Amino acid sequence: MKRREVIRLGTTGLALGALGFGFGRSALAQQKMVLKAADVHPLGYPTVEAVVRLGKKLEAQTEGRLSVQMFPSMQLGGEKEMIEQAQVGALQFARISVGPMGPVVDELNVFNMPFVFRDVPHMQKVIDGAIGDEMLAKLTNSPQSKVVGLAWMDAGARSVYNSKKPIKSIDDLKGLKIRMMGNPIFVDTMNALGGNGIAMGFDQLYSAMQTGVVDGAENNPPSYESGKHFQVAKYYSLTEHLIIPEILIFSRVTWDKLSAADQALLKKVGKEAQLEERKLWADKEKESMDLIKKAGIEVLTFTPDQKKRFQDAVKPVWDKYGGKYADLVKRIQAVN
Ligand code: GTR
Repeated sequence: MKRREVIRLGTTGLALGALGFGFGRSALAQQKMVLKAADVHPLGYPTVEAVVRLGKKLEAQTEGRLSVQMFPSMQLGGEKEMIEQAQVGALQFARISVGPMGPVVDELNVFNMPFVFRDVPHMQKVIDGAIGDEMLAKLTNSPQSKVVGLAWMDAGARSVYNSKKPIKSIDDLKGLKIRMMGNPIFVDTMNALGGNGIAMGFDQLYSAMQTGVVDGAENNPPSYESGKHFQVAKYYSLTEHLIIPEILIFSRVTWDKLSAADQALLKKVGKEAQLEERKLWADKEKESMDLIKKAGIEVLTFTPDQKKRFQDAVKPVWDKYGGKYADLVKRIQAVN
């Protein structure tokens, strides 16, 4: 008797538990959710605008059940902090550079190697193709990342700027203190180029240049312009030593609470945002170049021979890190 009761209770308990779980999940799936998004850049910047548009689409396609609240302009700190917040679920979307993601998932570092891409169109083909999908999956499936890789975003090529002197050849970089993103590959790259690489968050950079803690930094034209860096570092040389894609990550903690249909919707709007941002990027890059030239910035370019000196100089960086990524690099090079 006793045993039967226990068995019955056990079964009922289980059935109720399953039912309860069912209710819980569907109730949660029906719940209104405001997804928080962060970016270091201001409203109107291509990556920010693409995520704002993604939010509007989500809202329209879920009849207001899912929406996005954007925190632009480093309101939630630098990218390292944004990654940490996404990992604990305090933030859902974070748009970050692959730069600070490399130390979390080492394979991504292949995109952080100097001159790994021939040019920006080459990088675009790689992230749009099989390698891009694989790298997003690697990020998503890596146990330590605690985030889902949703989409790539364009960020053009990064070039050096400084407050001291025009850099007309690689020799002019000698001894200049140049801020790099927090990843040893970048510090080593700048040191190999003859400068003095200093790792620092994007959020500290403007004042560091203003107070002379660093002489300059390196970035794409939209960041140089919209971050107002051109006001404190007037010499911009198109070294294009790094072409680093950016990435839209989503908190794994929140992801696991979403229904499969919502996850699929997020992936879809993420992919659409990838292509939309690209168009916004192209326009913004032109606009930024015009703005800085109008502001009197001297933009220096290099001949292929001069550029080759920069490429040759980073060989020690490839010797140090390149071996790990050799197979992937071959596949990247084979993308035409
Ligand atoms: C920008 C990029 C940011 C961040 C920043 C930096 O170009 O969009 O994600 O990486 O550079 O230099 O820290």
